[in-house]
Parts: sequence; structure tokens; C-alpha cells
Amino acid sequence: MTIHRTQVAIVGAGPAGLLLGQLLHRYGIDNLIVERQGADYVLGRIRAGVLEQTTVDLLDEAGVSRRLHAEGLVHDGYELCFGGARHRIDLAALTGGKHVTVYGQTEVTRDLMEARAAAGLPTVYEAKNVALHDFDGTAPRITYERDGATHTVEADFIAGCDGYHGASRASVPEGAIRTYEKIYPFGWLGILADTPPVSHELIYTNHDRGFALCSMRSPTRTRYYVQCPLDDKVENWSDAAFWDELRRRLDPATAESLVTGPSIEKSIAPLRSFVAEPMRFGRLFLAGDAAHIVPPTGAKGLNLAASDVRHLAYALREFYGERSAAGIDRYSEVCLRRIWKAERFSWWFTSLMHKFPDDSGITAKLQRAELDYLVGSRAAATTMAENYVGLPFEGAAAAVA
Ligand code: RFL
Ligand code: PHB
Repeated sequence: MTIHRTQVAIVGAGPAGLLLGQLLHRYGIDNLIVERQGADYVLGRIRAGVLEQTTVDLLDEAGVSRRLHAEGLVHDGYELCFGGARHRIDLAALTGGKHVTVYGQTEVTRDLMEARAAAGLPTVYEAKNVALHDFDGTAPRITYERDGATHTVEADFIAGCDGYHGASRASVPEGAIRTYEKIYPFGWLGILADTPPVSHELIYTNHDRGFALCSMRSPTRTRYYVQCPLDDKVENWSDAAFWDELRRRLDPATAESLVTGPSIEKSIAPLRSFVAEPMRFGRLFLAGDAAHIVPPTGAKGLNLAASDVRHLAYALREFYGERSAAGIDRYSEVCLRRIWKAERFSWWFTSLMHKFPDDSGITAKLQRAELDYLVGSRAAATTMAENYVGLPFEGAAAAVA
């Protein structure tokens, strides 16, 4: 039994928890992270790939962006593929020069872990049975088990950054929280391969056989996804079957130039829209996937986690620096406004691009009309582009050109 005292106890060492810890450290605020898994397991999860400029800016501020700027790929546009042809969405031209950066979540996580280790900040990995206590008072605690003993962390605040299945949201009394959820009737089967990208930009495809996405991690590493049934299993998909299915969904020229190779990772992810309200319960704050999930089509999940963390880190800096609770009092409301906009965009883009199993035919026709409209109307394309690059933070609304 040990007792550790810190200012902010962070649950979860995913991108949200690690980034929060790094920012707080830079503001002189003491923190400790408790993570259920081992560091290698966390790094083995292949997830997001697209960073908004505001996320890159925050990683700059956290002092962890040297490799991101050296290796990240700046993308000024992406393509929509439907009816056998590709159409470019010129993000830069439609948003007054904005772009996104392709840099894997795994790499962001690795950079944050290295910075945390270099600064000598404490992270407890493989912490079992993490539990949160007394966050409705002024002396919250977390407890966990490790090496056969129970340990306690006493803190001023708890940041619940432990993802959708974590302990933080689950420890909030039922009557204090409201959740909104939509589960889509399909999943994404993704593979990672050391092959050159089929195109230098991402390709989002709407096809009669289902959605497909061509993405990448570097000039030599690719990430591809195909829509699959919700109950499908990775074991059902050999590499050859995956490449064949992907090829069928692409336009002929892209299919022709696709370079295939052995997969180095293959997984299926369900698609879900989910929001928990509010995001603050006394001295507990939820951030990232612990509070909300978006289907990955809009590439918003990691970016939303970063924007929550930005608000929370600034609010805690204000609390410790100026003895003002104004930021923490507004945290939930300010985050949720941006979250719901990203939820809307992700739901819209998902609905536009996927084959719906119960469609009598009308959904596909409506999708096609909307896709035609999108690539034919600058107004429609602008709406899509400004959401994709990331909406501005509150107070900067005028920045949207
Ligand atoms: P994470 O990454 O889930 O990390 C939570 C951490 O908490 C730990 N944990 C616990 N620790 C202690 N006690 C407990 N009881 C715990 N329970 C859990 C977990 O082990 C884990 O280490 O949440 P975080 O930090 O909020 O980060 C969110 C992002 O991971 C997520 O939103 C994105 O990956 C979503 N996402 C994408 N986001 C983007 O912005 N752009 C993209 O291109 C993008 N593509 C994607 C995605 C997610 C995907 N999947 C698999 C859901 C593509 C896919 C396929
Ligand atoms: C990815 O590269 O993993 C990725 C890219 C764009 C998305 C989702 C995932 O919309």
C-alpha cells in the first residue's frame, strides 16, 4: 500500500492523457498517469492518421512536434471517388490555405511517451482495477492494484482520459450523466502494409460494394480500409481477399496502380457516434474518447481529444495560476459545442459514403446526387472542406474565411 500525492491524477495514457500530462508539466502543474495496459500495447494500437492544424499547433506548444514536422505529410486536399471517377476536394483553395497533416497516432503517442520519460514524469503502466473516489468533494482519489498491492493517488483533480471503455465515465452516478448514441450497421476492416501509397492524397470511395479509404502513414507505409459487415471477423480476411475487395471498390486507374504486399496489422473497428453530457462532475473531467466517439470517416476522434485537452489544460493553468475557476466551470459547455459540430460532420460524411444494408435503393441514389452536388458546387465543397480541416476554436469564429 502506497500513497502518492499529485495535483492532477490522469487516468489513461492514450493521446489525450499523455498530451494533457505534457502540457500541465510545461505549466508547472504536477501530474501522474495511471494506465491499464503496458506501453507497448498502447503503441501497438493502429488508429488515427490525420491531424488538424489546431492539433499540430497544440503539439508544438507541448514541445513534442520535432519529428512530426520532419516526417509528417502535409496534405492540401483529398479525393472523393464515386461512379468510377475521382474528384479532388482542394482543401487549401477552399479554406484560405488550410491543410491537414498525415502523421500516425502511434507516432504522436511515441513522441509524447518519450518526452514524458525524458522529463522524468511518472506513469504507472499495467495498473489493474483503477477506481475513482470522492470526486464530488475537494479531495478526490484514485486507487489501483499493481504487483499484488493496492496504491492510492490523492489529487486536486482527476482527468478521465481512459477512452470509451474506461473506468472514469463508468464511475459517474447514472442520474448525473446523459448519453447519446448511434451504432452504424457496418464496420471498417483496416490493414497496414509497407507498400507505397496508391496516390499522394487520401481517397474516400463510395461504391456499390461499400466504402473504401486509401490512406497512408509515410511514403512507404499505407493504411487502407474497406467497409465490412458488423459481425465480420479478421480471420475471414486473407491479405489477398482484402486487396481484391479494395481493388474492386476503386476506380480502374487507381485499382491498376495499387501496389499490394503482406499486411503488418489487420483489425476491424465498429462505427459509433456517442456523446456523454456533461464532461465535468465536481473534480472529475472527462476528455477524449472517454466522453465522445465519432465514426472515423471524418478523421475527427484524435483531433477532438486534443481540443478537449487544450481547454482542460488552459482551465487548470488558470485555476493554479490565477486562482480562478472560470475555465473549469466552462470546460464542459465549451468542449461540447465543438464536439457536437464534429459529431454532425462525422455522421454526415459517414452517411454519405457507406452502403446501408437496409437500403431499398433510394439511399444510394440520394448519396450519388449529393456527391455530384458536392463536387459541382463550390459552396457545398467549402462546407465540407472547412469541417475537414477543423473548425476554429470559440472566440475565433471570424477566422473562417
Ligand atoms: P484512447 O486512445 O482510447 O486511450 C485511452 C487509454 O486509457 C486506457 N484505459 C485505462 N487506463 C486505466 N484504467 C482503466 N480502467 C482504463 N481503461 C482504458 C487505455 O488502455 C488507453 O491507453 O483514448 P484517447 O486518448 O481519448 O484518444 C482518442 C483517440 O484514440 C481516438 O479518438 C482516435 O483514434 C479516433 N480515430 C481517428 N481520429 C482522428 O482524429 N483521425 C483519424 O484519422 C482517426 N482514425 C480513429 C481512426 C479510430 C479508429 N478506431 C480503431 C476506433 C481510425 C480508426 C480505425
Ligand atoms: C487513417 O489513416 O487511419 C485514417 C485517415 C482518414 C480517416 C480515418 C482514418 O478519415
